[in-house]
Amino acid sequence: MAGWKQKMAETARQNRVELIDAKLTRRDLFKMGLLTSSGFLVAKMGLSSRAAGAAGSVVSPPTTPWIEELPIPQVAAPMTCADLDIMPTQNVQSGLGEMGRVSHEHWNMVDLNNLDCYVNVNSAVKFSWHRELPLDDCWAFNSQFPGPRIHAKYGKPVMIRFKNNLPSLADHKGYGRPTPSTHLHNFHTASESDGNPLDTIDTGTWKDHLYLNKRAGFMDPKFGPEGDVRETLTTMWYHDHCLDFTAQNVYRGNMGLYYMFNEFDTGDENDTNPNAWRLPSGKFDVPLVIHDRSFDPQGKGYFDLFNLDGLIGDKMTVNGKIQPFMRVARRKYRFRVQNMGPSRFYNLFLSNGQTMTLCSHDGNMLPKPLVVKNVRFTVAHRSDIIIDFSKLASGTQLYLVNCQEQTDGRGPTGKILPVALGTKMLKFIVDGTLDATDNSRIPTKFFDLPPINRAEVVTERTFVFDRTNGGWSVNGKQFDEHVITASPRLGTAEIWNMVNNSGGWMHPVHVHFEEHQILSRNGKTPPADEISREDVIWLGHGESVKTFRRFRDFTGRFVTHCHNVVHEDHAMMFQWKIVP
Ligand SMILES: [Cu+2]
Repeated sequence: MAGWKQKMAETARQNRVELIDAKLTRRDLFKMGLLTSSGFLVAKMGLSSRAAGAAGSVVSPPTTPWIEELPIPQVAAPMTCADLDIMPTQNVQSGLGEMGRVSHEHWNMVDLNNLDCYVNVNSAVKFSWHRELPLDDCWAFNSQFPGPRIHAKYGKPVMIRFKNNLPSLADHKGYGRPTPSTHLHNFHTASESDGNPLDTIDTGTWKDHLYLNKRAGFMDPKFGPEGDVRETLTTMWYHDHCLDFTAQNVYRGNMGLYYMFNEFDTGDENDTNPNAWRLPSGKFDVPLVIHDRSFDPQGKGYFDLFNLDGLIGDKMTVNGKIQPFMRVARRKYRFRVQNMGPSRFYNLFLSNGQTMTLCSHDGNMLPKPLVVKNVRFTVAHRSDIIIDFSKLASGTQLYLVNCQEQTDGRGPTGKILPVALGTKMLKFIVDGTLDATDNSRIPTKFFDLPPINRAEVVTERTFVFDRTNGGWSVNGKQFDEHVITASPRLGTAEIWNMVNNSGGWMHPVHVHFEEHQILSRNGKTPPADEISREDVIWLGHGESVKTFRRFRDFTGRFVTHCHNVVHEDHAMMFQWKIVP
């Protein structure tokens, strides 16, 4: 692999051909003879996101840390249907420019007078990752990165109208492909609104995604119309999922935040309802979107199309800023930390050795909060953590530090660095002048786990994540849009064994649709932070993870893929379908 990469980089250097553009799909590349059947780019010409940047890895220009304040994405205000130019309907409105879906499932459950609507316009934007770098050519929803932060609540459906105002394919330059499909990771969503990689929309078109905001089990009379409370979801994000181009398009900035609230997690630390958990709320409930990135010598975002291992950047960004600082009051904060990738894993510590309270694993509250020294993240993983600054003197400075050693896109080395040698991501400055009123609490428990009933299991399947002829594969096959690999029946449960047989690579495996529970990891009980529901499986070297999952409420096609999005785009994905 290393020799091949070197050869590709050398060829690119020699040819210096202006882009033949990342807008070509894998199929286009096959047709042009630029991609072998095993997934390798053929060394024919300089294929690059930026012609000048095809020489392999780059070292980003220096930037001064801790001189820019952490941006806090503000909560987006919902609209009503009446505010929209076109009323949402069950069937696709092709004549009015909508594309990319079949009819909304369970449309009869929607009351158009009780629907929060958002319009997310995907467009090109000049973005500043750091004031010492030139503006970068990014794509973002409503010109924001992270994109609009949506606060939704169980019992009130949401409709997001995704509009594509990106440059057309003909006008597009550089990496990425301006035909997005947006996945709300990992909501309990109908197939037509899931952001399937095949449901892309062209420039100038739009698509309505309907999120019923009901918990899994809502079609089962024993749980009632809002579903099983133990299936409550919490911290989600949406991101591009365009076939073959997810990594590039998310790297361009196509992502946003979707947080669910409920009758316990009400989003109000002053809530007088005795059931309310009263977690830190409002300005003390803070998204932290982590993204590592590289910049070319001119300071522009650099995406290496030749690296099929995975990309790790040498600049750490949080909420779109390289190594920012945040002033914090002497009180508790809820941080919703998420790793948007593309390929790096993290293990986060506080530089002063202080503990944190781990509340969630992916979009799911743990059965009870855990007091921890560190929190680990595979790609796409989210964890809500509570940090208490109340015992620190005003003026104290401390850092969020990544101690997970990782030297290439294959995955972490397994070594946890001493905090002093880790990479500082974010600086906290304790500021005694800030409002420190703190009525928040940390409850002793959250939701019980839904029971695992083996009697529901009708099928056991095994999926081996591997390399086949040098390309990424699942069960020896690369993604084929015409193939449905599994067809679970609606209302049943299955055991899915996820196996990593790829040698030196790790795979964060994401299964769309319902959250799963790990039955065993390498035949043993999983560690405490995995005694939860989850949607991304950390599949380490040679590991085998047995999961239990249900298929309820919706029918249709979904995907499973590696969320090292470079692996995903190079075909480590398969499609499956829930059938009646
Ligand atoms: Cu992978």
